[in-house]
Amino acid sequence: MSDDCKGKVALITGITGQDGSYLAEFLLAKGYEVHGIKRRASSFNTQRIDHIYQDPHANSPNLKLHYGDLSDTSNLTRVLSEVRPDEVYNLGAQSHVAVSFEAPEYTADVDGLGALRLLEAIRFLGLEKKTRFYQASTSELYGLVQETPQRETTPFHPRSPYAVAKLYAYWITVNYREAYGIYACNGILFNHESPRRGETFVTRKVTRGLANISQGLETCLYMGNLDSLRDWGHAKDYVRMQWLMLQQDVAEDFVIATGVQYSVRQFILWAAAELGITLSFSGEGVNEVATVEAVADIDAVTVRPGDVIVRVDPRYFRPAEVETLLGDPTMAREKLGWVPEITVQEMCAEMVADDLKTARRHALLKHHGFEVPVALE
Ligand code: NDP
Ligand code: GDR
Repeated sequence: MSDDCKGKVALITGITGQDGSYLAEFLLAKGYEVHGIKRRASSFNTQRIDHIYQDPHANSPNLKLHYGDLSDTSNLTRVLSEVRPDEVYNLGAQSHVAVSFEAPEYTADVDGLGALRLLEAIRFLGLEKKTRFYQASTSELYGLVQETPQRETTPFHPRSPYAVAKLYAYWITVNYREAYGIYACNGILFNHESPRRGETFVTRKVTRGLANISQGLETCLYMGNLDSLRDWGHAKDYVRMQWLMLQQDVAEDFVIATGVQYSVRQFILWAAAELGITLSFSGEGVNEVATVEAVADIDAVTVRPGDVIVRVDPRYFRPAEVETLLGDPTMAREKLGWVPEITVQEMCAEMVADDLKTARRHALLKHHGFEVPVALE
């Protein structure tokens, strides 16, 4: 395995997202010149990387951003021809499973054909021998699971337009490896989270929602399927693995997971406990609620025993649900020496602490009569 990264050039699609921001930090620390593709938006969308983005007017900044979109072939080809990267990390995607039911065609275009456009650009530009390609594949490919735990050989059964689009991207990556000898591989990543997780994914929705409730900014958190089981890891651990996968002698596909699963309900209990709130769940199905039993900490300034602070809202149920996911990371451990370092409980504590900081700031502003941005989802 090669660890000599000085002078190497990486291109990251989705650099403004959760994983892209951690991966950019990781690669910069290793001495890479990092290029990222960001979308044009009507307001700033680089919050997650602002802390590592240097003044573009300075000489040779190590992080360079290019406007672009995974739906735009000529744009991707031009960026690739300018950058001529040693490594491409294709992390860009419409990544929300529930949203993919609302925007299936767009999701197919960006998440499925986006990977093809990049691979074709590599081929068209004659970069097959130079450029290594990482595809952000997903445990959602397993969907209706055929085997537990899920490993590299487990058959796929996608359950959403998102997962079906990612299935295409998975196989086109394998196909370009087999057909053209491109070093191209799939990381089949199970759910990974962090304080930088998008606000509408379940863990962040819970940590942010409960932190807001504890500070009197919201009164109730409305959730979907509380029985859903996920294998949650920390994004920082998972981007290390994305890089490792591109440093091998031979390209292979790997499952990245912790090997432990918990329910959404359990995650809510942990997050509440971090805030000093003891919750108890009662009722069934759409009538299930979580009631405050005790408040042990000053963090929960506005919550009282007896308050119902979590309710189920069928609005968040999906037309087809992935009920359970549990990964087997044995191949990653044995071949790459990878083991996750941050537990899901530690990650939950980190996310709550971060969201609580913001909630306190907003509560203070509200107290002084200023409006605060509380976007409910
Ligand atoms: P995020 O949603 O946080 O980030 C997605 C990124 O893709 C953002 O930078 C977004 O830009 C960008 N993007 C969206 N649409 C386009 C487009 N049309 N063209 C170019 N870029 C686009 O996702 P994560 O960081 O959590 O995930 C990274 C990748 O890994 C995704 O492909 C996801 O599907 C996959 N994955 C994620 C897992 C997880 O648990 N996090 C697990 C398995 C796979 P903008 O900031 O402008 O919205
Ligand atoms: P997922 O993540 O669909 O697994 O996709 P998400 O956090 O959205 O959902 C996980 C599970 O929680 C259930 N759930 C809710 N989900 C959301 N978002 N909001 C709710 O209110 C809610 N209540 C219960 C869901 O039904 C689901 O079962 C993520 C994304 O990052 C994908 O891009 C990635 O490929 C997979 O993880 C692995």
